[in-house]
Amino acid sequence: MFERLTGKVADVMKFIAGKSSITEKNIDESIESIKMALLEADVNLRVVRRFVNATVEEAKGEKVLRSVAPGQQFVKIIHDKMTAFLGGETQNLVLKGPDTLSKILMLGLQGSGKTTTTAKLACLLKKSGRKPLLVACDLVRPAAMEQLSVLGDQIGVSVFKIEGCKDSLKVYREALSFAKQNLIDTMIIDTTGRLQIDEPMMEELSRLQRESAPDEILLVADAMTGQSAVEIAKTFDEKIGLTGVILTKFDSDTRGGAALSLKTITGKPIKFVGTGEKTEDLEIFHPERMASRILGMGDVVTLVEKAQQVMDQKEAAEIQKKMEKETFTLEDWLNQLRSVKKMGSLQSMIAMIPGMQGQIGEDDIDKAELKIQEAIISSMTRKERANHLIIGPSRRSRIARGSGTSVAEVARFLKQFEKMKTMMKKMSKMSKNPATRQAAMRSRRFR
Ligand SMILES: Nc1nc2c(ncn2[C@@H]2O[C@H](COP(=O)(O)OP(=O)(O)O)[C@@H](O)[C@H]2O)c(=O)[nH]1
Ligand SMILES: [Mg+2]
Repeated sequence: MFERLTGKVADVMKFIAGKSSITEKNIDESIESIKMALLEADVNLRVVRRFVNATVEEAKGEKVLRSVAPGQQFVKIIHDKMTAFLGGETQNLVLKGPDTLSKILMLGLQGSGKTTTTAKLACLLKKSGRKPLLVACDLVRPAAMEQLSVLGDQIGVSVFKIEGCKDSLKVYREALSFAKQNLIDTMIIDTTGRLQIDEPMMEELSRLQRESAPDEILLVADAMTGQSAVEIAKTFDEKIGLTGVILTKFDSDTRGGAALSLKTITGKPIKFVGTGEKTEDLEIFHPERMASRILGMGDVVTLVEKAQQVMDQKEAAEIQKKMEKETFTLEDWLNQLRSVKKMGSLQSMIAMIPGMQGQIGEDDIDKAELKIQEAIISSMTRKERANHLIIGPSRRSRIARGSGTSVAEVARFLKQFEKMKTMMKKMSKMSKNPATRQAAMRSRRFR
């Protein structure tokens, strides 16, 4: 899946990400190549146009061309847009709690992989601790019931069927009372598929849908059929209403167009992909991971992360300027505390501030203390944050009350901040001073 598309797009990405400066012409050429690759992958023309327009607009903005690492920023834009076109956030099944019975209605053309996928889904739900029941409502194909029984046996999930019955509503109703008696929490209903969409099929599915009021109505579509999978999804959605799509045969050599067009054309998310014939070959569909894969696997993800780091580094450089000029305020410190939370580690932030490397270790930092500091600063007014020197006794006791700390704690923190400012200034000067730098280089050389 996606091999050819990935190969081409990844080449473009690598070329552009490596450039230290890029021009509008670079952007145009790159997007043109990506456009061709998408069309070749059988992505819907309208979708390709939208993708191109959205990307060009953002990529040519000031922010990219003038940024520190324009190539990487550009890759990030492509990555984000590709993720959005694949559906954005991962969409999980929306089922009721295990104490209430949930129902999943499976739809799809004959041969799309509906029966196999019904069993795969049961297998997945069973692993997650649910108690599913397979309901055999495909009463047209003689072997369908038997196929579901065999699969059910394989995965150890009960199958409800009525031999010789021609009324799918009757099967459903009896399955429902069986489910209630047997503490089943999820019914997965396999239905009749035709080779093409026709009225009798839609009529039957529609009746089943009205009767069962399913929590999920999932269309099973064959990814190998490309554009027609998207058209089928559109029709099923208009006639019955869908909550999601499962694309099967993702393991085969399809060009991937269906996956990239589905969300934009139908508005329905891909929830799972089938990746083989075995009952465990069903994967949750993650748009972001899929985008990374199309853009060239891990390489690009790393680049995107680097682009993020560059942005953080710019922030760090600004902080350093403030430290030197002694305009570093409590507000700045609060921002730092918050970005520590965002980045997950204080060490990674310290490493970005010149002169700070190796000065403070993770062990020197008391995380609980940082929380107290955050609370204290949060209780200050803007004026106080900009200039802590105005904080006298009455302000101190107000801040203590507001932050749930004591006056002594506030006083101690302010003293600490004063000391920290002096130390920061010294260190940032040291890292700038050529003499100190040379001394540091020499000592490294002789080591
Ligand atoms: N390679 C591959 N084959 C699949 C996948 N899903 C289903 N199949 C095969 O597709 C064929 C039709 O599947 P079936 O479940 O009977 O389709 P139905 O007519 O929609 O119920 C079977 O041979 C399955 O083994 C998949 O994800 N990958
Ligand atoms: Mg079937």
